[in-house]
Amino acid sequence: MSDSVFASVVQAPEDPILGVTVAYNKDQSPVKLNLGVGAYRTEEGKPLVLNVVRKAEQMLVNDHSRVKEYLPITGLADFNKLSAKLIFGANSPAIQENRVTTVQCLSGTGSLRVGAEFLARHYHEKTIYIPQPTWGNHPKVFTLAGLSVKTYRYYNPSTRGLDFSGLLEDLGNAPSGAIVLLHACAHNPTGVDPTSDQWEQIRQLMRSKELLPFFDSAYQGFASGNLDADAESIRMFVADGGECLAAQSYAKNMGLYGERVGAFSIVCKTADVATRVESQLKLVIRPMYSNPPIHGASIVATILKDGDMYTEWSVELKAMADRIISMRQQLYDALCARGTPGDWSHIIKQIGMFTFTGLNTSQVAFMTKEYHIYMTSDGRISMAGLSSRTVPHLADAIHAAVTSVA
Ligand code: PGU
Repeated sequence: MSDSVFASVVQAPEDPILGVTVAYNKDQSPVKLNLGVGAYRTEEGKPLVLNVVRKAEQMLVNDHSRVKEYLPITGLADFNKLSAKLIFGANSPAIQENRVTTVQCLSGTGSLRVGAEFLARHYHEKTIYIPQPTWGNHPKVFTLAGLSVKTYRYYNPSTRGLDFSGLLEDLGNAPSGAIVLLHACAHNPTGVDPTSDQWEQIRQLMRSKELLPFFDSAYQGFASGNLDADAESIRMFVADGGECLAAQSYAKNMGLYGERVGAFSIVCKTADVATRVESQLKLVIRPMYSNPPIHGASIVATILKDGDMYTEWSVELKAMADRIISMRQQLYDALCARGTPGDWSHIIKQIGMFTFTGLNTSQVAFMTKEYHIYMTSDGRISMAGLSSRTVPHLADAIHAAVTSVA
């Protein structure tokens, strides 16, 4: 037999985030704990399907008028309208003036990719500024779409807070027209968000320099437990009448991870521009995956259009957000009780699904080897993967890591 024509293909490394789950799955230890991927778990450590999602699915199954035809290239029309309302607000003038185009995409990642491909084809400035650090997939998505990626300062490790002056300076030095990726809330991986006042300053700076905001909204409702509060940053940028882009994911806030349901919107200056923009988005999507899947979007639309189901969803979402906040407190208390050296108050101050612990790569490797705790090598832990039962184990591991590994 001759060699494979692919004989020279080299083994690629695992993904820095999803690869953590691969390693976790191979571990046979009964105490193993996966705090890598940002996916919600219950107090029992189990994945959660929201009751309201089960209910919506049941309604869809029982409705025999439903068929499995192709959706349009832009997806389910109801879903798109309701998604725009969810993120921009029910009374958004931009929506009323038909200046918003929204297309259904493959969760947050697919929305970012479609948006980036559109910008690479139709926007004059090809540089996108992303925060340092950011979600590990951002640079890859934007680069592959044909944009050139630069970073702006975001996080100050010594304060474990926002490097606000660094951020303003870097955006201030960006070329006019550059695209700026902003995490709408619950910044991943740092858990550090600007305050409302800081957002306002960012907005003024960006508008004065004509920088184009591209919001990644993967955690609406997960930061504060309130869907409107978590969209405040985006709504500030839409309220000034300027243009902006937004990628929405329903993976976390509806627990629809594997359904791959999300939306990409562009807020334009006029309805006429929005119509033409949408026609071009179709040309981006059609050769990529033709049209999006129907099931997840139908679940979301069913929930968003029914007042009672919407309320039920927001209650379940709040419960998830609250459980995460309580895990922060429990972990903080457990470290204080152990007298673990260092200031751990950032655990309770940070926002959203993750704590950016400040643990270094060697300490993370130690915790994985000795305690079977899996997390990303940058020291990020998914608080959503933690429970009252597993907090002591994690606190023991962190204590041992900081006292024995430099
Ligand atoms: N944007 C941000 C900021 C994210 O954190 C994530 C998911 C996404 C977009 C994409 O999510 P979709 O599932 O495509 O809607 N980040 C998680 C999930 C694992 C991953 O890396 O995809 C994480 O653990 O960072």
